[in-house]
Amino acid sequence: MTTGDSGGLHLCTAEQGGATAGEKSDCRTRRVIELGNGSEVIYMSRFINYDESWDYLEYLNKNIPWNRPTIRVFGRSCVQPRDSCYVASEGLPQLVYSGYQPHAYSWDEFPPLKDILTAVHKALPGSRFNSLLLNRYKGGDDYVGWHADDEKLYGPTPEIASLSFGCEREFLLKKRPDKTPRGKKTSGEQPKKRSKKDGSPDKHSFVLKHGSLLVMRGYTQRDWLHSVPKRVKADSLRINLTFRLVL
Ligand SMILES: O=C(O)CCC(=O)C(=O)O
Ligand SMILES: [Mn+2]
Repeated sequence: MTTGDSGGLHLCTAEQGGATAGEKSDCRTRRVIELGNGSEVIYMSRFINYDESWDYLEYLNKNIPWNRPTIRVFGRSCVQPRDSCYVASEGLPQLVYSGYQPHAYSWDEFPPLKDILTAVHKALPGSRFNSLLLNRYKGGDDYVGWHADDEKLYGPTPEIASLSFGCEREFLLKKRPDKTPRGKKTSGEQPKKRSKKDGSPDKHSFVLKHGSLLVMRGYTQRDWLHSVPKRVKADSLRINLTFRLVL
């Protein structure tokens, strides 16, 4: 594992991919999935190499001050079904989700996270993430239910970069129900309005591999929900990092 800069990280950039025949680069595994109506997912299955990813998993498991808070879902209090921790740059508006306001730790406390952040920025030109929500799934009973990361402090079209280490888990996306009442005629042009009749699938599934990076962009948080469901057979540790920009 490297600290201080991202020199030791093996990564591919969002510009790469579309590999030429015979190319052995990991960037061959970059996929762009157009969800329609201005929503997009990018998936790089080997963003950080295998061995380095195990080092990160071990470091994060041991050094992050994990917490399993009580949150409110549909008006009821429950223990969050996974551990989490929040890291953010100083002076940002506080994150509150499901009635819970996590303490914001400093990037300076976890130098390897700064290395990863630098690598993610390099891979996604134009991105400037300033906060990170970490999740730890101890086994297949830990999960995150259907939700969108659509808190106001991320703005209308947040880019969210999600890096996974350890046990492979399924990541599901499903289209949110269209709010346009049936039969109601819409007049004039409505830019980026959702359309049910564009023929594109309204569900997607990804197996998030050890060292993979999945990026959600555009209107994905407005128009889609995502989840990592319980999976009895996924019985080992997984740690996921979601990088976000608080505006
Ligand atoms: O663990 C994952 O892959 C997703 C986590 C997530 O959606 C979140 O933290 O908002
Ligand atoms: Mn999420």
